Amino acid sequence: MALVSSVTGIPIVTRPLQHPAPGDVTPDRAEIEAWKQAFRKNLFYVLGRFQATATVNDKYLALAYSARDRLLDRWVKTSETYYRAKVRTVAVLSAEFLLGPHLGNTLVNLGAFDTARQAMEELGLDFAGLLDQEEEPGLGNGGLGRLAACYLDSLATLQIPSIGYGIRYEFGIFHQHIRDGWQIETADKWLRLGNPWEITRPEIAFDIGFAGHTEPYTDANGRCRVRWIPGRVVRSTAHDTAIPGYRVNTANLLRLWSAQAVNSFDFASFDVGDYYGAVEEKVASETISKVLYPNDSAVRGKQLRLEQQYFLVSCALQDMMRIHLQTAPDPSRFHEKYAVQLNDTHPALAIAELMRILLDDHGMEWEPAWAITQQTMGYTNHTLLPEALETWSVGLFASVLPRHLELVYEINRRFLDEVRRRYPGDDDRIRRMSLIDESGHRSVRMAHLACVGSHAINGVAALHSELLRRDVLRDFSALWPDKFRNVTNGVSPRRFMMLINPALTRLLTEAIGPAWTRDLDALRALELLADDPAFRAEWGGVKRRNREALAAEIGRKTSVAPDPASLFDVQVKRFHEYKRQHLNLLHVITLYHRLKHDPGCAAPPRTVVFAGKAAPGYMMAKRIIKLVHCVAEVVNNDRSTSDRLRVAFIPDYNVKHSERIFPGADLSEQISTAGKEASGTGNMKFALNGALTIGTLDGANVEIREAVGADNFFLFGMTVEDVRRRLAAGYRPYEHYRADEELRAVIDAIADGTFSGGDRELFKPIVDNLLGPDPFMLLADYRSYVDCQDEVGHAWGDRDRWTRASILNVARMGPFSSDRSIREYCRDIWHVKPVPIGD
Ligand code: NBG
Repeated sequence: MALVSSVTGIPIVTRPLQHPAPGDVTPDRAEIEAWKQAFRKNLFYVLGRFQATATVNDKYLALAYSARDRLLDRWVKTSETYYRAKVRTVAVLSAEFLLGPHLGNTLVNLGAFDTARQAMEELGLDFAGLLDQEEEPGLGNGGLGRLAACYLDSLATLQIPSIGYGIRYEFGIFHQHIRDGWQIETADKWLRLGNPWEITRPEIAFDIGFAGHTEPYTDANGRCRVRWIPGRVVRSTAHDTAIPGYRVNTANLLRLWSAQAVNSFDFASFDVGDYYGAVEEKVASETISKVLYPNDSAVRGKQLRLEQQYFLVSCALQDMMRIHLQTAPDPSRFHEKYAVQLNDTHPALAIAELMRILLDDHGMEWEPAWAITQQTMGYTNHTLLPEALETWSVGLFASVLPRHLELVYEINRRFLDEVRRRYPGDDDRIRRMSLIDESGHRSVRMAHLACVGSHAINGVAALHSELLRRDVLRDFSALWPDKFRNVTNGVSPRRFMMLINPALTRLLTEAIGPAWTRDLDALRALELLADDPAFRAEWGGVKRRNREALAAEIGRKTSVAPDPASLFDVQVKRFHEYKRQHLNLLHVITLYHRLKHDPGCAAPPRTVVFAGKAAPGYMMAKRIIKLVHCVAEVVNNDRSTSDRLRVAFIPDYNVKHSERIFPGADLSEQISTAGKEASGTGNMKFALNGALTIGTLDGANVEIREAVGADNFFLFGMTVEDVRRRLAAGYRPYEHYRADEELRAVIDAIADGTFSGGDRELFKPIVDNLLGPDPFMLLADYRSYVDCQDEVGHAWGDRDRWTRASILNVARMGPFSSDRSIREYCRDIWHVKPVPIGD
């Protein structure tokens, strides 16, 4: 029987599950016709348009609704199955989900990419233009938010019951514009043209309390209890988005919350003519879900941020309890129903909130409530940077969440008793481990709360997990060694290969069959082909065409016209001193000097590409962006070198732009100071698309290098141990400056105004820092980096060797699929099993 969409009344074609990857085989005629019909009907009935006058956005929406109709079918079946099966569900709590555009990825996962393309082309539409029309939901800053999105994709693909809970920020990550080489930010009004992917559920709404006070009382059984009387209440609304798995019937739920006022108008104020007073509450309440905090680390001390965090966890846990109680009368089995993963400490308040719900709302006793909470929660740490470990001042905490502060104190009291029992008389340890930092202004340490309240704690790459155990969470690891684990990050091969690199996808499938699309480890079969000259030639051809596409993209977005035959040397990520974009620049200037003074030198033509945003308040990072532009200006306009070296900065880096960059890159810059980058995931996306990495032994670089082989990875720089030793011995950058003539020339050129029209002040803060207290020790790694870049140039000269290494990189990227990461979370932390959804 034909299914009909409940929203549009349009027939839904349920697709056969074995469908080709993009560009694989000729799509089925009936399917193409069905997509054309769905498109026309959606354009007419949902948008009220006809094709001749419809805007590109109308057409994008019509295609998006056609895809969503197909998703809804899977989605409803999935929730029905989960409801009946009463299965354990993973809840990913995350302040960020950096989803990227939905349409292309949805089509890939539905196995309908080519069908939809052909249908649109037959209607005379520009399919790529329609995909491009989508304004991506930029509800994240960078790696952490994108990882959460890749994990949702893998959870659905692996048929694991799961819900993602987050905030529906009205304004996502800011847009970056470049004016005179400086970053300018504007608001991201991503909802302006409508969001066809979400379904708003006004009936799924909760009251979220803030501030006020608490009162003790005696309940009907004569037990002492506490009641929280909030001073303010905000109402939440759920907005649901379906997350389809790849070629399975599963479509899981992403539920994002927006905040509304409980009363939109205060009629008492309105009556006395105070119109603005009347809407004040509405404005204040809605501010909570207004805007994503744009920092990728060190967000600190802002009341609104604390309110956002509580809003998220309270909505999520109230919703989870509501769902749980639909089928089980007993809140004491909550942990059997849910495995909650805390994505960094941003949702760590969930620990106190679940305790509040169990104690205050459901009248449970402390011990069972605590056991449930601990068995429910898992905590993933994403950073080693001390400034990124969240703390909240006790005063602020008390004023926003008075009841939760009491709970935190009680959790702490019991926890410290345990520590005292284990380590009698060790007061220093008590001070270090306490949930409350008593030095200076008293503050709540969210990472400690997360550790104490969770049954599992993990880092995101082997080295990072080891450093967590050894340094940042050393005392916790000594107390509970069994709680600690590592789960190395991964990326979705659907989005970061099949969608973005159709040419390579096709070549891979032709060469080794389609098994790799479900099991990335199957790419290993490519190893046999790495020495096949014909295959290498095809590989080189794909790479060249991708490079041409990237060159064209750079031409559209900047004033630079790169040579597609040059080496594309790419660093795209947030701008941060620890990621060391300025080390890359020191190399660019070195190369520039060599080309000027010794035109006969062996350096091959290079295009150095940068992209990334800086946190709006992070002046040093913004100045580094300015330096990129100033160096580019000089280098690109110097006729004597510009055929050998070009520098481009692609503005407004986001998921959509990243998708155009990875396939065309030859060299991936992963050059953070060892011990600073928790994992990195861009490093995986580049390698998966056949770029070779130049990198330090940091984050997941270590494992990537082990996987692809030392010969196929350009390693340089200090190790974590070297960094530690150097720091202990006293880092003296001037010694490097004095001893290395090339380095001296580079630093002097930045300082003397060569790149700033003679202005010696502009980059003084950078120079002073490099020669002064620079904790990221660029100058200590400079020589090793530049020499390694020489090796890169040399290897690029031997194109056959390079191509072989590129093939081997891809062949060995199986372990970096987010499917592998999710399997490990399921096995080691969540203890959940797949629940397949039938036809
Ligand atoms: C980031 C790390 C990255 C890591 C991602 C995802 C934060 C706090 N951390 O190295 O800096 O790849 O998390 O785990 O954004």
